[in-house]
Amino acid sequence: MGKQRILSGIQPTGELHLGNYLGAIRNWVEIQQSYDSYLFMADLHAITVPHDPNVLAENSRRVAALYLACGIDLNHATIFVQSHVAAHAELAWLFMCITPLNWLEDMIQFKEKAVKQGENVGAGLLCYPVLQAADILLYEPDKVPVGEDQKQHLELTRDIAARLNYQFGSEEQPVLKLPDPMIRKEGARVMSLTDGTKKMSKSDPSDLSRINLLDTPDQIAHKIKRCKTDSPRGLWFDDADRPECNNLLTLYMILSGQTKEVVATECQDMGWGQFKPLLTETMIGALKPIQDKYHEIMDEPGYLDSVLKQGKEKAEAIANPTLAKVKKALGYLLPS
Ligand code: ATP
Ligand code: LTN
Repeated sequence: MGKQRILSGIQPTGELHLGNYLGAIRNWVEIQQSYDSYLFMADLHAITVPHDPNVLAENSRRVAALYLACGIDLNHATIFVQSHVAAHAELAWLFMCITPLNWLEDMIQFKEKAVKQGENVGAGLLCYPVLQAADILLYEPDKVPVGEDQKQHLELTRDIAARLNYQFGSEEQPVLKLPDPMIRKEGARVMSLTDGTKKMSKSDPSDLSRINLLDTPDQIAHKIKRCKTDSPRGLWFDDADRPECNNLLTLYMILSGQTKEVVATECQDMGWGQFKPLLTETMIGALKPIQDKYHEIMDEPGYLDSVLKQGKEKAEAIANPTLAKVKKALGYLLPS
C-alpha cells in the first residue's frame, strides 16, 4: 500500500505569520516523511475579499518560498498554485449546485468576514467553503492538516461529499472519499498580540497584532514590547482571565521546544519585564533559519518557477481524473 495523502493550503493574502506557521505549516513539516503531501497557495480564495492585483502573483511566490523555507521537502511534497489547476474552479461550480444555501450562511468565517465588508459582500465570500471543498476532494486526501479555525469548513466538505455520494453514487461505490481533519492541539490557535481573545490573522488591520515570519529582529522586539499584557505578578498557563498570558507562554513553549511543565516552572515568578526579552530572543532565534532560507530561495533565479511548474503537473495528474469521475457521476457528456 502507498503512503496516505494529505492536502492543505494557505491564502496568499499578505504576510504569513506565526499562526500560519504554528497552526499549519509546522505540522505539515513534522509529518511529511510519512505522507504524500499536496500543498498549495489558495489564490482563488484570496480574491474573496478586495485585493490588489499588483501583489497577488508575488504573494503566491512568497508563500511558496516560505513553505520551502519552513522545511517542506519536495521529495515528499508537491507545491502548486490553486489557479494553475483549472479543476478547482470547475469542481467548485458543480458543488455549488448541490450545496444548500443555508449551509453556507451558517459558516462562522463568512459571518465574521461579511461584517467587515459591510455592503460589499461578494458572492465569492459566501461560496468560499464550496471552493475549499473542491480543493480538498479533488485530491482524495486521507487527512487535511489545518488550524482550529478551519474545523467548520472541513465538516462542510464532508457534508458536501456525503450529499454528492448519496445523490449520485451508491453505498458500494461512493463517488468521493471523505477526508479527516487533522488539527493539532498545541499551536492550533495562536492569538493576536493586541487582543488575546482574537486569533492572530493576516487580515487584522494592525500589523502590531501579529509576528510575521519575515519580521526583522527590531520589528519583533518592538511588537513584543508593545503587546498587550496584564497586571498580576507571576505567569501561568490556562487562566481564562489571562488570555494574553496563556498565548505568550504557549508561544515561548513551542518556539523554545520545551515542555509545558518546564516553562510553567521557569516563568512562575517572572514579571513581564523579565519574560518579554526572553520571548523576543527565542522568537528571533527560531525565525532566523527560516528567514535565511527564504532569501536563499528567492535569490535563486528560476528555481521557484520550476518548482511550481512541476507542482502544477503533478497536481493535475490527480485532480483531473477526480473531476472527470464527478462529471461522469453527474451525467455529463465527457469529451471523447
Ligand atoms: P485571513 O486573515 O486572510 O483570513 P489567516 O491569517 O486566517 O488569513 P489563512 O490563510 O486563512 O490565514 O490560514 C492558513 C492556515 O493557517 C490554516 O490552516 C489556518 O487554520 C491556519 N491559521 C491561521 N491563523 C491561525 C492562528 N491564529 N492560529 C493557528 N492557525 C492559524
Ligand atoms: N480556507 C483555508 C485555506 C484553504 C484550505 C483549502 C485549507 C483553502 N482551501 C483546502 C485546507 C484545504 C484557510 O486556512 N483559511
